[in-house]
Amino acid sequence: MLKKLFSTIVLWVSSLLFLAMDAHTQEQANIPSLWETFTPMFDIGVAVEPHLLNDENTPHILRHYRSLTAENCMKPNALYRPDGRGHFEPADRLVAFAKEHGLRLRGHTLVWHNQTPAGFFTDEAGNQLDKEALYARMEAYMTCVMEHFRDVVYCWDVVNEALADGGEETYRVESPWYKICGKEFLLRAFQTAHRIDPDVRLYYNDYGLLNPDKRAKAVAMLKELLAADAPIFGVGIQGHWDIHTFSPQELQKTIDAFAELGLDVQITELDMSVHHPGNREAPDGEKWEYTSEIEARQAEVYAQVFEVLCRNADRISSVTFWGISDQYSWRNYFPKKNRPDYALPFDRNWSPKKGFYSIVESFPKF
Ligand code: 9MR
Repeated sequence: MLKKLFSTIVLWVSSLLFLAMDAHTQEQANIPSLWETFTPMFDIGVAVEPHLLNDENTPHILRHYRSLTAENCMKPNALYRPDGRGHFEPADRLVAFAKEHGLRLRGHTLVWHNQTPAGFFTDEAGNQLDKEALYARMEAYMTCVMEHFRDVVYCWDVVNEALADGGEETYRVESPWYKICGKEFLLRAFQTAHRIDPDVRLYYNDYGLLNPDKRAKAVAMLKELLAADAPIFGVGIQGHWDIHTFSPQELQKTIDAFAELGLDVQITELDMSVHHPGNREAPDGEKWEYTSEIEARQAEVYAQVFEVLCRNADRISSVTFWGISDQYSWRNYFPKKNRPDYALPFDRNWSPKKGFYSIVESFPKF
């Protein structure tokens, strides 16, 4: 008798679980596809890590994104080896996935002060390289990496985050690149990349570009580079924004400023934090809970973003989200560890959030 009761309960529970799972799968299958929604306006892409390309995530990735960026595995600290041969195993899993499914691949990133091993800037004895030696290393590194990915990567973030955030300085003066070479490393990086692969599209990529001061620095820097004939194709506006300070007017001004220079624009690292920017503590009484009000506010802000992007579609070639779902977003551990964030259109269970719907609905509205 007890046995029978037990097996009936098991049957009931598993049927309920099955129905719940089925509803979830159905929900996934019935929602619009992000990339289909925005084709042919611009590519929709996503940042991934190779280990996330598993059976659970793959159908969602393929349904919503047509372009990939390596979140970490194509940065100098992943690829650079002092013997000059490069460490390509994890990145090649991404490459194989992109090739198998016909996805585009953005190269991220070649010249950066961050995530570049200290040994990149020193000789075998640990002495800092001089300018010419560093340029030789830059050339050797770029040749190794760009040749390796030549048949699959269609664009490179050649220089990442060279601009200073605040203050009078245009450039990030504490960068080893700047310390050793001065600002001329930028021109040199674009020239070198273009010589190695004249067909690949070359971008400058940075965050904070909606800030009027940083935008002005970017415009001044780009004008100088273009005046020196730098083979620069476009600018990556990273797009690490938040629901408290995002301004559609500033986004419009930034797109205008770069497009007026004749440059292509891409949004390369889009996410929309629900927290206040920087390291600021929460105001008294503020909770970290993701309430439905916050979710609704985030949806409004995502709609503002995509309304601007759609209106400027002829100047924007690609929009990449920085992470496949809230489960895997860097925002969960930066700038504060152990403070969950909810910055992406999909929740931790791959369910579409209000922001997802406001993004896909922004198109007919604009
Ligand atoms: O998302 C990346 C995170 O996993 C790394 O820990 C972090 C380390 O610098 O880099 C993150 O990606 C950054 C990107 O490469 C450049 N723009 C800012 C991104 C977020 O920090």
